[in-house]
Amino acid sequence: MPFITLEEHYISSEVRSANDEFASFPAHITQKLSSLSTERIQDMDSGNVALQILSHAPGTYPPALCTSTNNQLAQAISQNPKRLAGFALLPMGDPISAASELERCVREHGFLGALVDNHINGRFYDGPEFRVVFEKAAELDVPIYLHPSWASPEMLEHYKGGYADEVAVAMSAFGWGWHSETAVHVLRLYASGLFDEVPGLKIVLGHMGEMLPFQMERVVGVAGRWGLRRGFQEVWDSNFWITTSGMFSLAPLACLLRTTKIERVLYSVDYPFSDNKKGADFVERIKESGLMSAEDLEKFAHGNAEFLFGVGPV
Ligand code: GRE
Ligand code: ZN
Repeated sequence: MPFITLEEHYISSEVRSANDEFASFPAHITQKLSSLSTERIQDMDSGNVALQILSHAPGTYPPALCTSTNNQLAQAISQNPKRLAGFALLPMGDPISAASELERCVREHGFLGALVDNHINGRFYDGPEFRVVFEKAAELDVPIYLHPSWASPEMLEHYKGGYADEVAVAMSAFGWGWHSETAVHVLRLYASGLFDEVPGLKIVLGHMGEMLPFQMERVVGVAGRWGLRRGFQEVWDSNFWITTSGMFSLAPLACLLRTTKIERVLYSVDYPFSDNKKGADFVERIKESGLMSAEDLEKFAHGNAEFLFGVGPV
């Protein structure tokens, strides 16, 4: 069964030389992040990935660096148009530039949307200055993928206690905080009235929905008292798409499938932080578990992505 995956990262050569943060990744990860052709395509082949929709690894950069990075990605896609597609990197610190970069990437490069960091220096995107980005995405009819990102110094305080810095960083990152902070961000976007104002907005979340499916009953109840026109359940059902990126276990998948329509549940890997082969093994386990019918598995593996992005069939 061919897969389309949509939380698959790269780093551009310019970002790599301008930032030392990527030096902290193991060398083989940095190498895979930097590959936009041979190694990446080989890894895709070994995990049955027909089409990767690439996005930059976490980090928010100034407009000029986003533009050159997006141009580098567009160039790589043009070499392998059947195998690679793109999400734009947006300069979210400058929302007006972010909106126009999104438009440029979609119209000129055929990008399929954007993937954005969960915050910019601890600021979420529920403020009025960010509406322009969401309105542009809705106008272009492309999704915004909201991706966890490293805690700001203020966010990190919350995780510190008296423990070693590494403990706080780990807690604030992919062990917990990345996901809970992204879930809080979704609640704040909802509370701000974004989905009443921009009802056609498409948001993608990774990691089985960033803890929200587990909390769905409470969230729907609480959010029902916030005076918004569209309830959280309606917004979840019509504005959100969820991927399995980096989470290959059946328990959260079962929870996701109980709270979310199958048409909104999409396979993804989180390459190269997760492994395409392990992802393919997970799909085998899903098959054996009986959690999805054969028809649902096809939607999950590629059909839903084909529909959402108007690509393929792979
Ligand atoms: C991710 O995108 O999920 C990710 C990173 C960096 C380290 C680990 C990780 O971007 O899972
Ligand atoms: Zn990721």
